[in-house]
Amino acid sequence: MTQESLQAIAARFAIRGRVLTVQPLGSGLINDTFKVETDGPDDYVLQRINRAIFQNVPLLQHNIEAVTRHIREKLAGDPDIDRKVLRFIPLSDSPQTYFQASDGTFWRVSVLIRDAYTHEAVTLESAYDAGKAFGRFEAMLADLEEPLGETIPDFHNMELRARQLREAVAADKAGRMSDPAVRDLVEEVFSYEWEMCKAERMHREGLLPKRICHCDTKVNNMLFDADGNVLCVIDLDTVMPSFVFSDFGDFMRTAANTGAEDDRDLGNVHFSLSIFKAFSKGYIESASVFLTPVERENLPFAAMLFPYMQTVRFLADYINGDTYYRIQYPQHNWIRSLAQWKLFTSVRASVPAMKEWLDSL
Ligand code: GN1
Ligand code: MG
Repeated sequence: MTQESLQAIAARFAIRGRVLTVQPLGSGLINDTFKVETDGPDDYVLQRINRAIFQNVPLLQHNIEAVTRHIREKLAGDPDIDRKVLRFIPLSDSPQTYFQASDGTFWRVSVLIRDAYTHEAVTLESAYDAGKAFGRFEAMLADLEEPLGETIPDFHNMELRARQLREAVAADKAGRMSDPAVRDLVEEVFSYEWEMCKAERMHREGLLPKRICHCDTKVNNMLFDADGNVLCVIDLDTVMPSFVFSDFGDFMRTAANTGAEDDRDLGNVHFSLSIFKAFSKGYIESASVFLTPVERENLPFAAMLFPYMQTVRFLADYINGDTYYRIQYPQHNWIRSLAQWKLFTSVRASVPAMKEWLDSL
C-alpha cells in the first residue's frame, strides 16, 4: 500500500493533528499494524484487520469497546489511566470505531501508548507481574454484564482444532503427508487427543465455566513501561468467552519457553519451571477471587494444552499449504510445529512439579 493511501485511511478517523508518516509496527502474525505519526499531541496505531480470520468486524469492535470501556471505568481516577487501557478512535463523521475502505478492507485506530515497550522475553520479576496483571484483567472483566461474542467461533476449542488437523491430513492439499516425519508427528499428536480434549468434556458436564478471557496472552501482547512494569494488555481481537486455561496456558506457552516459538534448535526449547512458579504466584494472587477449585487444579493441564493446541494449529496449517499463519520461509510452519511439540513434551514432564508448587501457594 502506498504512503498516500495509508495516510488517507488514517485521516478518516477523528485523530488530533495532521498525519505526518505511517510506518510498519510490530511483529504480529495476523493483522497489519502501522504507527501513525502526527503533528498533534498523540501518535496512533493503525491496523488493517485480517478479514480472513475475523469475519465479523462489527462484533469484534463491539467486544473491544465493551472491554476497554469497562476497564476504563474500573481504573477511574488512576493518573496513568491512558497508559493502562487502550483507547479506540471513532471515525470523524460517525461514532463507529472501524472504517471500511472502498476495497473492502477494515481498519481501526487507537492512541499509541507513550513510553511503552513490548518484550519477546520475560524475566522472573516480570513473569510475576504479568501473572498478577493477567489475573487482574480477568478479574476486572468478571462482572462485565454486556454479552461478548466469539470473534473466532470455537477459537480455543481443542476438539475442533483436532478435527481441523484430521481434515487437513485427509485432504493433504499440499502433498506434505508424503513426508514420513510429518506422518509420525501427526500420529504422535493424535495419541494425546483424548486427554487434551478434557476441557470441552468438563464444560459439557457443567464442571468448567467460560469467562471473558484475552485468548492471545503472549508476552509480546503486553506493554511494559521503561522500568519493566506491566502497563496493559494489547491485541484485544480475541477477547471473548473462553476457559481460563486460555490465558494461563497461552502465556506459559510463550513466557516459559526457554527457546523461541519457532526455534530451529530444539535443544533451546524447554519449559521453565521457575517462570511458571513466578507467573502462577502472581496469577493466583489476583485470580483467586473468582477461580473455582476445578479451574485452579487444572492450571498444569492448561500449561500443557497450549503448546499442544499450537502444535496442532501450526501442523494443520503446514499440511494445508500455509494458508493461515504468515511464514518467513517454506518450512516455517513445520519448524514451528516441531518447536511447539518439544515444548509440549517438556511441560508434560513438569506436571508433578507444577502441582506441588500450586499446592504450596
Ligand atoms: C497468532 O497475531 P499473533 O501473533 O498475536 C494467533 C494466536 C497464535 C499465535 C502464534 C487470531 O497471534 O492464536 O497463538 O499467532 N492469533 C490468531 O504465534 O489466530
Ligand atoms: Mg500480537
